[in-house]
Amino acid sequence: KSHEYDYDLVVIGGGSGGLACAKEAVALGARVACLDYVKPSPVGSKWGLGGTCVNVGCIPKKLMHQAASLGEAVHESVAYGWQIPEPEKIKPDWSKLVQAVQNHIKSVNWVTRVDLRDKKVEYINGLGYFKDQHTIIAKMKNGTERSITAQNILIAVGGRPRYSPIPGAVEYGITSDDIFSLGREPGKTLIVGAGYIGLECAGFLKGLGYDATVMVRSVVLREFDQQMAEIIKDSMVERGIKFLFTTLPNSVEKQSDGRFQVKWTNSKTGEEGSDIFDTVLFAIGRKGLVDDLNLDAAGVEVKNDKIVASESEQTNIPHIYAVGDILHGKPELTPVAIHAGRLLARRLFSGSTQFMDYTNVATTVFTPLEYSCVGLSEEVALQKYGEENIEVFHGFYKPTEFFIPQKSVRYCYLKAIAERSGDQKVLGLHYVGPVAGEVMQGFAAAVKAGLTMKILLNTVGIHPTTAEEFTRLSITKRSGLDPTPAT
Ligand code: FAD
Ligand code: NA7
Repeated sequence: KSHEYDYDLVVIGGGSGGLACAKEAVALGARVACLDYVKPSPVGSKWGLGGTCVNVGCIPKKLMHQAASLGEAVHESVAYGWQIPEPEKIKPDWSKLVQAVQNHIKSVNWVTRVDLRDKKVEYINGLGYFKDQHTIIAKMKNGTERSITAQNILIAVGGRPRYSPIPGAVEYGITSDDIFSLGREPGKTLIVGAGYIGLECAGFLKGLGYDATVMVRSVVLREFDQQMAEIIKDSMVERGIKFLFTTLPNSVEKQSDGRFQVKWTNSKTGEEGSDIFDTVLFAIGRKGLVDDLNLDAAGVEVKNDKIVASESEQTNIPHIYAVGDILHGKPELTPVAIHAGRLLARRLFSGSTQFMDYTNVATTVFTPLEYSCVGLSEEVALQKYGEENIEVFHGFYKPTEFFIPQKSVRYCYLKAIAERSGDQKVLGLHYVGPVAGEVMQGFAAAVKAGLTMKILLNTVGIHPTTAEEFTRLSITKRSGLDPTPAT
């Protein structure tokens, strides 16, 4: 440790990755400052310490998904004998929901701040930028600037949503940065973008009773297994969510009644269309926040708004590191940012040599019928190993909890992708159905430990659960047998 600098480590960005690294570094005896600053969204949404996940990401998203699921459960409960007077009149109060979600977020902001104080991480509520390779300037809300020097610097600034480059998008549109604190009911909503954020927003909005349309540029969930993506899409269509395929928006115009007219073109047929919406939400991906960092002053390499780093999260400048969403070519997920941040602190301050393993990271898409996966998609497995060397086990199943309310089991499906020879090492697991994330987490540990089909099929199930379906996967795609269960 050197006292030539004010700090051993300065972290720019107090989100999932930055905070995890800062806290671990302090625990290992380092002197650490962490800068966090949130620029308001174009419509003025702003939030506190903790980054995307806590304020405008995973947490509010899961809360709204839960709110939507509870509404569904209330209706289902009638079939189980619950006496609900006039169930058709049940509807959520948007402003109460937003209030409850925001109260939770504010409590997390507060706890995070107290935690940093207790752990002796110096928190600076300023926008950080590089003056030179070891000096960071923190620009405070009141315009004053504070200069601090550090031996090591971590860039963990994350990203913000993009808007379509069309007239009216920024002026009249909103993004995931605004939806969880929206001061009015969303009403009839157009969601532009069919990545997982777009689909999740469409899902909870429809579940809360709002008309939802998803505008898809190419295919839904392009980065995921495409058979599973189709199933998710079909299950959303079944619930009344509308899709506009191969379509791009041209403009958003505000009408005299305050609603928005969106005009679009189908890029395949050339057909033009338009409709009126109360809300237009852009979920077309996120831009890394490199622009404010003045990276030229430090000479850090940037590619497509992201930072290029080695397997040790080191940039081209040896003492400058990056973790989380700002990393080029890595998954944009909270636990990934946290784990990478922690491991980096251990390598910097306790001589650890462990690198972050970015493979076999499980993830869940919280659509009304949830989708979770770990490992390879079927197309990537086939491409990597060849059709002859891959076995795909699959099956539809009927969750017990779906029977009495007679919920559609049409899209409850799972598959395991494995090597064809030997004990059949599992390369990927995919599941659509209830509580997908809870089902997949333990299997992800098994995959990490080298799970084979032999072990999986010798695992005794927990009955009656949906997770046990993984232990009963007996039909291969190659066999051509019907994967639909008899009962
Ligand atoms: P962030 O958490 O974004 O933190 C970066 C912080 O740095 C921000 O507070 C930012 O304001 C601040 N900052 C930026 N520039 C500067 C600067 N120059 N100076 C000072 N501060 C700066 N992940 C999951 O794992 N599960 C999910 O279910 C999930 N759902 C999501 C849902 C939505 C709607 C969104 C948007 C994201 C979701 N994610 C989810 C992704 C997850 O939120 C991110 O992967 C995670 O927050 C990334 O952490 P980070 O530390 O890289 O950046
Ligand atoms: P993603 O997953 O990058 O998805 C973006 C979606 O938006 C995807 O369907 C894209 O279609 C579509 N897209 C991208 N650009 C445009 C334009 N210009 N116009 C219309 N549609 C467009 O982003 P998300 O926001 O869902 O999530 C971002 C990350 O946060 C994600 O990786 C998560 O891990 C967390 P495409 O398939 O490219 O044709």
